[in-house]
Amino acid sequence: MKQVKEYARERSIDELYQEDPERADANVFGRKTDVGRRGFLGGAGLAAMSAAVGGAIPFAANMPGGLIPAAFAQSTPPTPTVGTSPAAPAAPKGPQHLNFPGKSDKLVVLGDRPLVAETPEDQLNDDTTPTNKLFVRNNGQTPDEAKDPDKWSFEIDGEVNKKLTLTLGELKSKYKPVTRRMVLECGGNGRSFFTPQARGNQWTNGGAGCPEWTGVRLADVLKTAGLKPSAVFSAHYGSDQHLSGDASKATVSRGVPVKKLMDENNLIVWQVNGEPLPNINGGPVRLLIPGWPGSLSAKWLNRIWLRDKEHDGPGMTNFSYRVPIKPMVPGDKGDPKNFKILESMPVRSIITSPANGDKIAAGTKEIKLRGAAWAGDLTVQEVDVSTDFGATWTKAKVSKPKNKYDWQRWTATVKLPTDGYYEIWTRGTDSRGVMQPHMAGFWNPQGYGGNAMHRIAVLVG
Ligand SMILES: Nc1nc2c(c(=O)[nH]1)N[C@H]1C(S)=C(S)[C@@H](COP(=O)(O)O)O[C@H]1N2
Ligand SMILES: [Mo]
Repeated sequence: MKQVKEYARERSIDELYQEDPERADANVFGRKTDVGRRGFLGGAGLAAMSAAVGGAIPFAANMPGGLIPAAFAQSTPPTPTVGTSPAAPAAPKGPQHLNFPGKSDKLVVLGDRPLVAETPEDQLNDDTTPTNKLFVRNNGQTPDEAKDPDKWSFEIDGEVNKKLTLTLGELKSKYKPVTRRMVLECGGNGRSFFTPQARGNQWTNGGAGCPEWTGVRLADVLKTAGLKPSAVFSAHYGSDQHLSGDASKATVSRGVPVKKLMDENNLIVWQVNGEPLPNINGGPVRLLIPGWPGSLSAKWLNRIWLRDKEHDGPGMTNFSYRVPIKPMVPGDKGDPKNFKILESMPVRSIITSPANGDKIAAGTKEIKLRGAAWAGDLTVQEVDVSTDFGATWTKAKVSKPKNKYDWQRWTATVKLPTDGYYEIWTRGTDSRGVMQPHMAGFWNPQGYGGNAMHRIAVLVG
């Protein structure tokens, strides 16, 4: 009786697994587990799971108990519901696709006020991310399109020898332009893989893209203004309005220590992939501060303020863009004193082909994988893939970055011994030897730095 009542409520599969993975297994797949490895079970439980994922599971013996099959965990938003029948998980709710001029309808909306849309991993299969597939992360209202982009101006003030006001026209004529392929990645990328769920947009791995940016070096412009010795930190501002409509409030304003600020890879950009930067991605002019959370890369740039202390604008304090110093109890409130600013983004590898949920012709014995990997300020040393729930791993061929902060494309060929349901996993290792974890670690209330290994489901036959 008790169980019937419990499952009469709509629950997400993640919720079920969060509370008690072994019991969730039993409820979802119609069997009781008393050992942690599913393969020892066989029989009815395995049959039910195979039915649920759509095929035999050749490597079932390696499948960790309590692991949500990628076939269910795949969808965005990542909260498919389990119906009233415990034996049959209901089809996941479909993702909401973006309908926006200049953007691909393959982008998935995570929020519409403010507008937030991510690029599913399989849509990041191009070596250079096309502009129509570049994710969108607004914190406030999208401003109106600038009528005369070359007249767009921004200010550099605060701890500088000479306060500057520069127009886009002047930027173009006075400084040497550079073009770089660089990753822009939201600080919350990977957030949806935290358990329990963390506050904020539930990004899978799609809060990232790697287009070609054209602009001038931020450091060149800052040298014209001349930093005073008292300048220790920056504060970046854009012209977008706060959702409340209060013009005195900034939507988000973040900054970096001067050492990072003067890095030659930081750009003030006005072009992406050779075209004017679209309004939705911060045009006519934005900052691009690669390697660190995307929130530093102010869109609709109108001010860079040099400060004599750490910036305290919206997005700088408390738990915002901060990670725990000492691990905290997942789900706890947390103590701001135990938090530090998230700087370099962690290593991440994604499979961009095939797509999660792809069906492959019966009898296929080998498939080619493609993906991308990047690691904040660092490079990627190694990418591995597994088709047997992590029992064995194959090294992928990883390309060199075109320039610093470019992502690294990778390829691998894997064998699939028989028809059936497979999960393909990938994990990246950065140039310091740090590897992605199986589960998002260092839980924090707002879910930053989540870089669990990426996995997809494929069905052969
Ligand atoms: N002015 C302004 N700049 C901003 C934001 C914003 O809301 N307003 N969002 C930031 C965040 S959180 C991210 S991840 C990136 C996203 O850039 P994109 O929308 O071009 O993908 O822009 C950053 N710059
Ligand atoms: Mo972000």
